[in-house]
Amino acid sequence: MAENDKKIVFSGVQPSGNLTIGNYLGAIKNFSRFSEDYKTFYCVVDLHAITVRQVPAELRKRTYETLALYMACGLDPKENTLFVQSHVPQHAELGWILDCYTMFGELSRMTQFKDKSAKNAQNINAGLFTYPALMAADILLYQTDIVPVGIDQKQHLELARDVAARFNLIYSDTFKIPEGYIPTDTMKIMSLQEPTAKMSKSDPNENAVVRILDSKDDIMRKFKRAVTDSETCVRYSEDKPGVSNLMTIYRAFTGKTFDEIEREFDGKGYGDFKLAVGEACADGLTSVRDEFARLVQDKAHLEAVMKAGAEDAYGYARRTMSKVRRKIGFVN
Ligand code: AQP
Repeated sequence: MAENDKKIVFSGVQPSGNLTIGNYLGAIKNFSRFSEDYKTFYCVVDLHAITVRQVPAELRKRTYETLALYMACGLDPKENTLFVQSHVPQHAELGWILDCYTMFGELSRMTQFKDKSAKNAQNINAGLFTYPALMAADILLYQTDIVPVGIDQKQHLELARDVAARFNLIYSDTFKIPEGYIPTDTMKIMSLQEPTAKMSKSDPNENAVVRILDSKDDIMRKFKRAVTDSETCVRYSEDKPGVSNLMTIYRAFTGKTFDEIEREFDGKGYGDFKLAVGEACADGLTSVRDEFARLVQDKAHLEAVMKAGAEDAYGYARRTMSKVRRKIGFVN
């Protein structure tokens, strides 16, 4: 299919910590399925990351690492546009413009804002509040058709659709209205220590979070300590959030169904089950870890990838921005 006829896919990950199996199963693992038939933009969203205070040297290091992880997870830079958000200035420009078309009441209803303000009570900044308008800009700049994200981002995606429709209604068709692609099999990976809360890369409790680059020993130890319940049977149920989360992870790495998993561990205790989940997870991530170790050493290559990606993204972003500027009434 000619490049121009392809539908467009956009998604991003914040370099706000070492990525978790939640980021992997909920988002990145699904990115490569679009590479062949779609024009894909995968971004390291560093502008979003500074809504929470970051140590500059670590932010820089994680930006390289997140790009290397994209590639280690199977995203070939020849087939996918891989770039860093702050390298394409139209993200910030459209972000500001969309701030002016996003309502205070809409932003106030965002659960991520409520969660993150509770976690960062010392730094409830305006960027944290307007984060979804910047995310809308990220998506709409590329006239995106499909946005692969975890279910935790569904509310933000719906807001992006609303803002796009509002802008189109005021100024005539300007933005494509994007659709989400939310995996139904993994949905939301939960914390290993508090299984009713999402697994988040910035969680300070290391035992709660399995990172893509954790060693096998660390992964096994974290799963052994995972919170379950006072029963002993491996069964998927809403009232068993710890066990159900482990079953979701096991299913994602083995391809087995919940029924098969229940049968496999019938009559066995949680100890055996946790070991099996740890093994499956660690083994499933081995090739990503090995590939990452190779890629991350070649900084010059990563810089070449981000430069080429930004140049490509810039061309698309510039086209949308010139349309937006004209419609709004800015002098060119
Ligand atoms: N636990 C999760 N289960 C499924 N999907 C998840 N995602 C994140 N956590 C889970 C998906 O990963 C993509 C990138 O997320 P992000 O980095 O943009 O921000 P986030 O959703 O805020 O992720 P974290 O890990 O919770 O980051 P911090 O701790 O910095 O806030 C998204 O598609 C997301 O749905």
